[in-house]
Amino acid sequence: MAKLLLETLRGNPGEKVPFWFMRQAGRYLPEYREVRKTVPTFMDFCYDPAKATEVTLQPIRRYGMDGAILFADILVVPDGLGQKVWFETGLGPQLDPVATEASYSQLSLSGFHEKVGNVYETVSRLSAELPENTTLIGFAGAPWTVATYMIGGQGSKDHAAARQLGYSNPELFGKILNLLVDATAEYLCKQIEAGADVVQIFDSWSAALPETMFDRWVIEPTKAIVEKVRAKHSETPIIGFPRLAGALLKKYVLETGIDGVSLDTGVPLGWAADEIQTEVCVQGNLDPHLVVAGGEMMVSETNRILESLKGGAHIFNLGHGFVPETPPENVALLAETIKAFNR
Ligand code: 1CP
Repeated sequence: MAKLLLETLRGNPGEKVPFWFMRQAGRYLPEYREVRKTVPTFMDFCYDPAKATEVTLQPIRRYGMDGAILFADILVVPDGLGQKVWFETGLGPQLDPVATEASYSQLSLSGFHEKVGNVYETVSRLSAELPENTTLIGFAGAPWTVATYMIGGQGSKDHAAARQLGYSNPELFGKILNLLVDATAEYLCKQIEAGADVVQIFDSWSAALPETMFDRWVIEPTKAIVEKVRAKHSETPIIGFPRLAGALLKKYVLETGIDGVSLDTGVPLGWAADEIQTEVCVQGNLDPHLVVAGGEMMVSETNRILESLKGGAHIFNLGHGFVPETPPENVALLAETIKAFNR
């Protein structure tokens, strides 16, 4: 049986619009919370192939999405490079910051695949266990977004530490980005070799950068990853997600060479249909908070998105991930609404 999501990304949309949701595995599902309780730390969870496989499959069993996204985290990459990464309840991710030549020199690609190898094992188990028409999506964070955590040592609103290092020490900053390009390209290639059909590159924090820096920190590293992955796996589509890129979205699409782009909630759909969907497959872009509310407004906005993008290749998704307070029954209504639509 053909994989609808994969075919749509290749530019061959059918009558049905394929769908998956960012953070479809996660705290809004009671069965996820049950598994989460059995692992001491979040990183242990990411490196447990049996449990990571189980929570990846949970939403597929409930809702029958066309795509299953590997359960892991974007911070697996700095961990694999030797940076100390841990998650603290209430605080989110914590890292020993890399902000000097001395701390940078501690990082290395040499033990990377051994350190993160269990993630590849999760991908290969998923590839064996998923229904045959479900597309398996691998992923990584984009270098800029991952660098904001590596340099700042935690999540932040304005990514001050990364921006300031990028301006004050462009040489060191460039080395960090280059290392991330190499590690991320290899990481995605290994996921593809283990069975991922598609890969997505999350640039969650690409908002509000000056145009010059958007070129240098977002577009160039992403383009380099796309080229490296393509050189080995030309058949595997790549989705980019430059969240909140605004007016720079089209430049990102044209210059990175990605096959599909995930649209954040703020992207106007008429513009996306005319300017973006003519170039690549689009994915998106329901407001995740509308799924907390549910009801008629969620259904009508879902249908508006489906109608607006039916002229070309479209994968239905959210504009960002589900929030933990999302009622699972609203997700069921959302899935039914998408399944009922014909292009
Ligand atoms: O169980 C828990 O409480 C942990 C919550 C959680 C989950 C479910 C985190 C912590 N990561 C994940 C899994 C995850 N992360 C997935 C796979 C599951 C799925 O999507 O179904 C993916 C693709 C990610 C990617 C990720 N991690 C991103 C990019 C996408 C996005 O949401 O913008 C980012 C920025 C992270 C970092 C991260 N991971 C977790 C937290 C709390 C954070 C920090 C977010 C912040 O700084 O605000």
